Amino acid sequence: MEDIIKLIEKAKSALILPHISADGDAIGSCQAMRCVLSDMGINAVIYAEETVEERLYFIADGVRVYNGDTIDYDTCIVLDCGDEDRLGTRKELLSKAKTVINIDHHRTNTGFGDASLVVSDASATGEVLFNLFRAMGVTLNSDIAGYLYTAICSDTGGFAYSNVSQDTFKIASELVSHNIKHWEISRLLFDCVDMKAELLKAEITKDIRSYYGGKVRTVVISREFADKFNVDPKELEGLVDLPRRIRGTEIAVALKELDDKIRISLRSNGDSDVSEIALKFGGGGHIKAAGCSILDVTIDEAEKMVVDACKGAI
Ligand SMILES: [Mn+2]
Repeated sequence: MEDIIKLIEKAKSALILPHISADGDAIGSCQAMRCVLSDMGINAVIYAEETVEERLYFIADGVRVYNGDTIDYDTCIVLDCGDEDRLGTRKELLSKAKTVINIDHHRTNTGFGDASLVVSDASATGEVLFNLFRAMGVTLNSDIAGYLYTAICSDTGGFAYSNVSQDTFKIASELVSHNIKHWEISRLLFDCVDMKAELLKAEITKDIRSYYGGKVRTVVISREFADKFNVDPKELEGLVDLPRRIRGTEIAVALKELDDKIRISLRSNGDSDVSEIALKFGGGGHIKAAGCSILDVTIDEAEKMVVDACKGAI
């Protein structure tokens, strides 16, 4: 951690980069880092790969979409991103930086960059940052606390998943002491949904597919199906929860047909390590939550490949 702190303190101007399809942990962590850097007098800008999804607008202030231009910078700080390819087109920015810092909690992180801080038992990158900021002697304020709380709340499903530790609760308790509206953060993250997406989910629930006696369950969203509901599949969150919640499911899979690939989310209810399955397809993640993409196949072919790969894990 000391090396990371020294490198941050040396930075004059930094780009902060979340993974593609940035989630609440990625954006919340980037915003917290931006606040801390700006308090240190370091000029910092967050560049996302694409427009932040509507659900996360409340933490998206000032996040820029990368279009080939950036501010001048000497440092790239990559947050919540397991490998360089998960930066999409922004991967090219790393080679132009004097220093690349990689801070993450994905167990499949490749350790890229000049210095990395990967804590795979942390619930969220927000939790890693909380400990880093404490080591740096940062004084928290309600902005930083709100962003970190959002990051952790997002990656733990509202403090519900097995990645939550005693430390996570202690950190959350300290963050809440900074006068943040934690109930509002939970509502915006989990209880404020898009009507069109809900209608699509109601329809696709009827079509959940079961394999191996129901131990593996999938939902499959084709482009055609999403179009019928006038929904952008990229914006569909929490699809994998539909099969995950059903009694008897050990591995839940959601497949979405995007423009150029099939995007796959995996969740484990039992002992199966879904990050191993995701790795087989060039993805990664955590034991109980992982993801990958498959190119040049139909969505049904992709489903068969993933269901086959699940066989050894159940
Ligand atoms: Mn995360």
